[in-house]
Amino acid sequence: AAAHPWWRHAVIYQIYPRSFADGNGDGTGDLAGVRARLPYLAELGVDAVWFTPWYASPLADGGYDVADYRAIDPQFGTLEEAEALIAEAAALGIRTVVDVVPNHVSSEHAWFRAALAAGPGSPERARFWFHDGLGEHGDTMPTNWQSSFQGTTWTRTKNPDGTPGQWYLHLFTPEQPDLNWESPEVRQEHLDVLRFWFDRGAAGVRIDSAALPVKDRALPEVPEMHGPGEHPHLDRDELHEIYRSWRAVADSYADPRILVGEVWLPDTERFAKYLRPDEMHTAFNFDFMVRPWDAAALRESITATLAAHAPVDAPATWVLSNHDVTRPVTRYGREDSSFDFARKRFGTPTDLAVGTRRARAAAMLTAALPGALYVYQGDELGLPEVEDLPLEVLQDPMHFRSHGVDPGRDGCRVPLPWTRGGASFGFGPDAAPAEPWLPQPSWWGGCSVEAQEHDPASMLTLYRTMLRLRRTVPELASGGLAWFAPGADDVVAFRRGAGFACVVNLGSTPAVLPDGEVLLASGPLTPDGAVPQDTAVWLRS
Ligand code: ISL
Repeated sequence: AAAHPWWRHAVIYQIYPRSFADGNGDGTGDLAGVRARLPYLAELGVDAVWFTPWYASPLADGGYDVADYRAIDPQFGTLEEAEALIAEAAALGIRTVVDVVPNHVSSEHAWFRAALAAGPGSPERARFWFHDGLGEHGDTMPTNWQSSFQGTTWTRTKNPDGTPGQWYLHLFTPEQPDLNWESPEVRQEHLDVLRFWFDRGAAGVRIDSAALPVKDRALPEVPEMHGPGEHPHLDRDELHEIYRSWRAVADSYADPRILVGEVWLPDTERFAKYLRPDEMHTAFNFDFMVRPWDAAALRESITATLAAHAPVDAPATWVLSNHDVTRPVTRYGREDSSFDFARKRFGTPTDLAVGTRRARAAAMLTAALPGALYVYQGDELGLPEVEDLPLEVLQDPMHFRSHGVDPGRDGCRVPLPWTRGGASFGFGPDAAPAEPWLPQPSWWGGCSVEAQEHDPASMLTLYRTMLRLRRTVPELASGGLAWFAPGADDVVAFRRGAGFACVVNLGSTPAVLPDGEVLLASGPLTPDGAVPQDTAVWLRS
């Protein structure tokens, strides 16, 4: 078992607590809601759950603005409930991964309030990036770095007497001031936070925006061309010693805890540097997610991903979506199915029947690949992106900071449907006093767990069957992959070991299957047993 620890082949289910299940009926998902649904997760067949931040937070960025890591946000519950949840999940064989956001904290965090109060030059300000402005009146911001959330990255503070003061850096919203990782206190605090959650049974952490926390203290402008590690705030070499110190903490537990990095980097060699044996265990592979539904593109992505991971002996990860991106059923249903980073294709013609077929095939394809699989809540129900949320209900700062150009990420965060009917389709109790924090579409009940669980053709049944098989087919648990050519460029086909094959047809000509027993198909085969377009098959052969 030590040679093949659980996380190398895990299925990790992502819970966005605000939208999963609302136990107390206040319209916001909570830990009570999750606890009541743990049997659902066990039946789905996941090895772990990853919670996006559940800590005390003003929720200016859905919780990625943490005010206190040692407290659960009261909207979600209490620390005692979190501990109970972790223990109850463990009793069902489900591990818990929590989120850590090293790049920034909330502007309501005690440290930032203290920094504002303490003034320029204080040790309190040394935990952040406070800087005088440029120009005679200090009214020009120190750099013109662009925010990942559009707009500028500096906000000017006011002095206690009301006059304009220093500026502070925030790569995201002004409510998310960046921490200064040159501060020993910042480093120590994060080690303590890791221990705090590991001591409470967390099996690991997902590290938010993991390539961003270290900055070049000279604050140079971002050069148009830059070599590896030369960007002033992305992928700087000093990050590695930080994550090594985290790994030492993770490894100090008898049942070692894992580090999962959110490392968005185009350069696969630089990406792999985070995955050394003394650093992160795994990192999200977004390369597959950003590819269009095209056989050559997907084959190339799989090959490149496996090649990048092999030298560092880290498992690959497969991610079709998360709380930041357009739901796969919608994305794959568009004529141009390539990744839509700024959601420019929102509201464009979408064939959800095609998108659903492809999302089913993509789920089976990724679940058959070597490595760990991430499933974002609701993808197992085939939920589409909700693209017509009324403007006045939108909450995502990405929408506001783009001046409404980007519709934002709320469309993949709509509260889940559990039942066909009822006040909130079972998201909250029927007699709940409050509406869900984002409105659910009228047709949401048709996508509910209740509507799908006894339907052999549903997405939920596909996921349940697929994840059960994934646990029982021994070839899927370890080893690499061997491509085979089924005679058509539009077919993605590979074997795992001698006895298992996966065939996915993206082309319009039906693909002939090799001999063998069909274990699972994402849709009906042709009358003579060939694989139609946008269909995946798992075979014992
Ligand atoms: O959301 C994105 C694209 O739609 C990304 O650019 C995202 O900002 C980036 O992947 C970092 O995301 C993470 O940190 C953000 C938070 O808003 C995201 O939800 C989180 O996943 C800031 O903490």
